Amino acid sequence: MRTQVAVVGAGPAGLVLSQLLAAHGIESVVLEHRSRAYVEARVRAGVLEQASVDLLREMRVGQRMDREGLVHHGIELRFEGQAHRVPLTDLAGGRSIMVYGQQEVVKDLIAARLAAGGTLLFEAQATTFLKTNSEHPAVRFVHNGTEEELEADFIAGCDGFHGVSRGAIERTLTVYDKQYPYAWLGILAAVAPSNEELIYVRHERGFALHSMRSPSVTRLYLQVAPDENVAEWSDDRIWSELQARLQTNAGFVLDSGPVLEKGITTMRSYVVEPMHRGRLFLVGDAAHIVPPTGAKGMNLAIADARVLADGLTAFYASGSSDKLDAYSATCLRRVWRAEHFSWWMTTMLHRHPDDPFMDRLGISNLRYIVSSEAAARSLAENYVGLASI
Ligand code: RFL
Ligand code: PHB
Repeated sequence: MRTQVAVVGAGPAGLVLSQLLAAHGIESVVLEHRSRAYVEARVRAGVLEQASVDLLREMRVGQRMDREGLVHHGIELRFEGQAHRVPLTDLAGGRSIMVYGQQEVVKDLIAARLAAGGTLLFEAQATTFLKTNSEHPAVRFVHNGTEEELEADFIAGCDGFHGVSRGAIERTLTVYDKQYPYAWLGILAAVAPSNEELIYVRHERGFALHSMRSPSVTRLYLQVAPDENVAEWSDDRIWSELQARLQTNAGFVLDSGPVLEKGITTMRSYVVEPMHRGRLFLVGDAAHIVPPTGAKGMNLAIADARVLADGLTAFYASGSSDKLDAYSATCLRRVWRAEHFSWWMTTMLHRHPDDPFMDRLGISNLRYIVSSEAAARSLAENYVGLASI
């Protein structure tokens, strides 16, 4: 098999890349390890930055998002028993965020790729990368029990943090890695959200987050230990812990309902530099991970895909590789800003049982944000996404 760009992974990064390339007449083949049903049902991120929303609209895959997504103009911060609203849109030049599940974005992109006649192979697992430093790199993959080879001009490793593409060039990369002494227990529940906006809570019992997916589905998270056993968390225990952490002095009642899904997410900050070697480019989580507190992971994946699509479009149009040569440096400017913001939000909002100094800094930072417009604006413009960095 031969194509212009071999795309490994059908997450937001791979699908956005493939769709943008198609818009410029560049052919790609997407190899996805999992089934279509699996990737369309995988519950993950929920918040799109303004720039991601604008790009999906430009790509003409935003119709359902505009119908079903929830535009938010603020978030709530709760600490010391008080609720404080951060008016994102007022503070960040009119920009806002869209609450729309990652799996919905993925569904819309898959439908668009298939409708345009794109080639997406599900249950096709990439195993080996060949000649990545040459002009004819190739990916070996297993599909329907048979080993096959896809030759291309370029390979985009969009296979997430646990994929294989980063490993193929790891020796040549510098790794920045930070782990956190906590994890999130997340649930999806069939109940209307108890608040119109997202609520980030810093509580003595630990962090909590109230988010949502639709007017009838709530998404909630609790800070837990990294080795927490999810089996020890009955639905009742989860709801009463959420109520305890979300409570305010004025009284707040969290509505509960059937738990549809339950899972633990570990927290990590991780970056590799540079984000490519030869003609193998790493895109999204394959190159970097942020803890979910800043809601940046999916947005970074989409931003990387856009930069790579621009570089490949320029290459095929004029033969110039200037933009491709700048791919890593261009992406890393945004990546490191998001790394800092996510680390800052995470450490500010979580409890550090073994580090009381960090706890004091977190509370101080929260008090600063709700008493200084400059501090609140800094949070707001990072949260909705900086237009240029
Ligand atoms: P993905 O989505 O992991 O997609 C990678 C795809 O590659 C496939 N794959 C392979 N395919 C072929 N051959 C192989 N050998 C392969 N190995 C893997 C996988 O099956 C998969 O389909 O990576 P991508 O596209 O870079 O997208 C990144 C985002 O998924 C991720 O950053 C976000 O989900 C992170 N994240 C959040 N990001 C946000 O922007 N806003 C949020 O609100 C937000 N909340 C979250 C999150 C992540 C979470 N979890 C579960 C990690 C909340 C949670 C709980
Ligand atoms: C989510 O809705 O899953 C979500 C929202 C905000 C975050 C992280 C996750 O910071």
